[in-house]
Amino acid sequence: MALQHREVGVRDFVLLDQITMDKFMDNLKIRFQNGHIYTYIGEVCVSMNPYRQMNIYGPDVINIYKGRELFENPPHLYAVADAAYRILKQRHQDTCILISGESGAGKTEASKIIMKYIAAVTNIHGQNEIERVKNVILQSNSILETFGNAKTNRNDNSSRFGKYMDIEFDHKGDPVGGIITNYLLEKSRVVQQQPGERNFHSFYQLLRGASDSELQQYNLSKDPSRYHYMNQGSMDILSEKVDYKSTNNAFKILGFSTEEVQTIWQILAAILHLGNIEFQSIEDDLVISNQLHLQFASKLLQVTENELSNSLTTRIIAAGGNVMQKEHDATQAEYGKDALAKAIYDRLFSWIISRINRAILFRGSKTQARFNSVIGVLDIYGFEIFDNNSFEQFCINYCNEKLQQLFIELVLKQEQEEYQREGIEWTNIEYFNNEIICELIEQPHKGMIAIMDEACLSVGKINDETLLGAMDKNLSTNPHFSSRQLKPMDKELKHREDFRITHYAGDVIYNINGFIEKNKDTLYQDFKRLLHHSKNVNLSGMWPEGAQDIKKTTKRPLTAGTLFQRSIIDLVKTLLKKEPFYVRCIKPNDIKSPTVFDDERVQHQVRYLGLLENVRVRRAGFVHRQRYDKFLLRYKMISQYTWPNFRAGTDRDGVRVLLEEKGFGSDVKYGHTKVFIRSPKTLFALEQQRNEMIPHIVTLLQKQVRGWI
Ligand code: AD9
Ligand code: MG
Repeated sequence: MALQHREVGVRDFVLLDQITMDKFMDNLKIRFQNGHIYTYIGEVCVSMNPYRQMNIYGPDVINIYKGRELFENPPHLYAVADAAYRILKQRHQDTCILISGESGAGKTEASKIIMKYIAAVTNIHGQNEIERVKNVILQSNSILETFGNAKTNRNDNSSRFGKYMDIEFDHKGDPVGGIITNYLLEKSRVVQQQPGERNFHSFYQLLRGASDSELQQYNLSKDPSRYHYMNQGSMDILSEKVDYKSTNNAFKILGFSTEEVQTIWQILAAILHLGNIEFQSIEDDLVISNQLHLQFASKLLQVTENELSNSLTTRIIAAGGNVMQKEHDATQAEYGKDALAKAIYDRLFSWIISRINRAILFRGSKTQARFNSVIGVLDIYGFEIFDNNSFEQFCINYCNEKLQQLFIELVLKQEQEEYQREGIEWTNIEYFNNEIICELIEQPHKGMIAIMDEACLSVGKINDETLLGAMDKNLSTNPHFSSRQLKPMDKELKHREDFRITHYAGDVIYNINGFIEKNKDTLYQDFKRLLHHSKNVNLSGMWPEGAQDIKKTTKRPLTAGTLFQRSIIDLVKTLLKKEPFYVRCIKPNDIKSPTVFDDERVQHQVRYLGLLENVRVRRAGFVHRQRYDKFLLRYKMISQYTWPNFRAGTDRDGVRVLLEEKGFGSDVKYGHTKVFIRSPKTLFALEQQRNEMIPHIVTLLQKQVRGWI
């Protein structure tokens, strides 16, 4: 087992003799080369993607980490999971584990390892219901990966949605429920893939895994090259970790009915047929040239061929109480068809998640079940730079900016501010604060999202190019934004439609084409009505708004950008209420090699993740701080001077007396309201002495109650 090898390098970067980039990199490299993929910065776990199966996750290793402090064993995700779990169990406090890093750095794998650990150490009494909840939580991962992950040029199993999962525990510390929140699925992938990339795994599983008779029932061929929605990028057959059979098995474990599962695959088949429908304008008429696919798609969606054909070629316009039918031209019909395919998949994905949530049954922490607490696990798409970056990358990278901001707020800024507030001697450590980039994107009225919304709401003729013009006008003074218009000599900005955002993690050149459409994200009402009236009750249930009266004017829905921004702001609010733990994932190279340590690429990530600053703050800092009254309450029994009560002065005096008596005086500092402990060993020793005293105190109290003393 790898853990028994002699450990190389330092296990916590805080222990380096000098905090320089070179020393940091040397340590990371030597550890990676020797199979130590985890290293701490205090409680933050830096995780290198090993790109090979490591023998460090078995039950024997789980036992080593169970109930242990971070510093007792070699660094591991299990230790972080255990720390988060212990806080929850001991203090009944909500915690969260935030996993960040760029695409392919190992976030999703890390989140699964953490969940596996939590499942392994809980429910020691083997209660059926808890076992069921654990199973649902673990199985939900494979379903979400099937429908939400795809091969990109960065990662063969890239998450194309963000995922935050709260796992709910009862007062004994057993998982009793959970809830998954998903963030912006990259639905454009359903209809279009870049060279070398694939559609969502689900489509390949269906073609490769379904039996001949099933495929016949769906009128599908095994060959992906026959489907427009699958043949634009790569058609590689990957060595899929999850196949059709295991996905169906997972559905069963999660309690999906046979009809529900059937509907899911049927919808996927319908999408593939939709993709093969073509339109032609013959004179003034719009004609569907591939009738067979229309027929198959309508059968699978359980609508009539006529209804589907009508909603693809015309739209109903309601004005002043009158209803008119207007025929599309070929471009509009093509656009509508793709929008329909994307929307169907997106709804299906959200519906699957809501079904999973129903199976896990979140009871609502601190509301109905008052003593329940949660551990939140965040695995969201990593920072992305592609050859072509569009609205999706813009949203994904904005989300990463917000999470970096949270990290800065919690780990760097608040920590330093607290020392100052408490009057603890401190020299400030410089770090790059990405607040300015967040503002560039989200500032009300002036930020990029607001400018996009204005363009989408405007009735006049505004297109992507004029939108970029509006950005140029409003954002020209922000050093993190540039465009061809603002910097005509800049060679990287090759096209008129290009603009650059200097993100905390590097420069990304975006192409404005498609931003307005993707932000508006319109789907003709006709499609909503069509699907609502499907004979398939599950499908129909995914489209409740289709029931609305045609004549009733609908409020303009919020744009995709604004909805995304709101969901991310909500997420940040949720996370701020919890005690956070961080996993910072690093990708060793771009060629998925287990042996190559690409110095330049790794250094770049270390730099933008702010890891060096993190070490500096940490090294100068303290592992634990506690208000004097709370500290005394917890440890007063270990000192003769403070037990049962300290009466010779303030709480602060009491804490000082206790710590001096126990010989920890030199490892602590006394702030205005809190005591600060530098080393984890001191904290550990205090906890140990407390644990030793508790049985005596319990006996003492029992005797008192019985009137013996
Ligand atoms: V993205 O933002 O969703 O595109 P992630 O989630 O950061 O990305 P992921 O966890 O999917 O990356 O890891 C990419 C690949 O690296 C996996 O498919 C594995 O092949 C490999 N990997 C990552 N972590 C481990 C590990 N601990 N052990 C073995 C790993 N392989
Ligand atoms: Mg992922």
